Amino acid sequence: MYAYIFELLIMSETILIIGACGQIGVALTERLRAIYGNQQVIASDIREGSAALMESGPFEIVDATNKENIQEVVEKYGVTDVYLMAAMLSATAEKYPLKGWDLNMTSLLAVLELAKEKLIKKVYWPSSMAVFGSTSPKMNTPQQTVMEPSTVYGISKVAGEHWCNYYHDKYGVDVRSIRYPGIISWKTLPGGGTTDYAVDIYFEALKKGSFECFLKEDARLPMMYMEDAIDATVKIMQAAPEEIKVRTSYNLAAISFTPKEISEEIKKYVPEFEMSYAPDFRQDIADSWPDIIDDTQARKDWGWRHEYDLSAMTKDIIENLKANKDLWS
Ligand code: AKB
Repeated sequence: MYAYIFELLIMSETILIIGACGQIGVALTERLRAIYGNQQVIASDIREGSAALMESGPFEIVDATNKENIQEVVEKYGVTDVYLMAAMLSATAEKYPLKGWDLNMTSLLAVLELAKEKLIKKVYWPSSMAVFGSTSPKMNTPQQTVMEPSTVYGISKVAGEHWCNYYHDKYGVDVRSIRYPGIISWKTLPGGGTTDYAVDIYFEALKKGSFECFLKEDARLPMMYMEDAIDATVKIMQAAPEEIKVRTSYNLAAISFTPKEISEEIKKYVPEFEMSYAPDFRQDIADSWPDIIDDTQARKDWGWRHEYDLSAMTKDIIENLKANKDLWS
């Protein structure tokens, strides 16, 4: 009976995804539409997306930094939950520090204000492992530890986490957040991140049989397959409020690998694959981030678990890319 009522409550949600055309936004829109129904999930972005995204349900052009613009869409559709996926990632934000800060902070505060004004009920906002810096422990980085990020992106994520906690404590806003590691996908390419090499490598391996990596061969970083990242996002948003004990953001982990290790895995499918290394400014960013993250608290509080290791992920990506040659040939 209670399960049934809970189910009904879930199904009465109307969701707005801001930044739906980005790497995670596309996969999240697809999954949430499958769960809640196409008409219940409004995709939005500053630019138009693929026909598949725009035609499978409502789509709106929304500027994430414009509170009035977001409010119009919230009121038009009676939105209850907002997933704020628009952000400038680490490498691009190093090139445009003030723009990065503005986009990442203004959008978050706009959505938190709408929740404070009770126009929306629940907010999802992604944080990142970029909250950690070179003074944080690199191995099994704990949920709570020193956080002195060296990037603008990391600074915006630490500040954002504290804003989330503040709006929860002061105004009762139900905001939930995860510190994503590098997310690996094959349907949509990422843009402007330090972990992007681990997506590009699959495309280049199939297209050219070689890849020049902008990180060193032993630059170990925490990573996760998109399927797992979307599972975690849906799971934390469906958890009962009392299960969410951390209102800054949860550490989340799955796999951790180096450029050399992923290239060895790819060679199992593309034996002639050749990898070369030309580290650039992104190596400094990678050096400041953890090797392996401890996500015990997310596992304990709301039952997070990952499915994909490096070999299962690689098999899935190569099979999907071979079946969708138009994406890379
Ligand atoms: C980036 O590389 O900037 C992102 C991140 C780790 O948040 N993928």
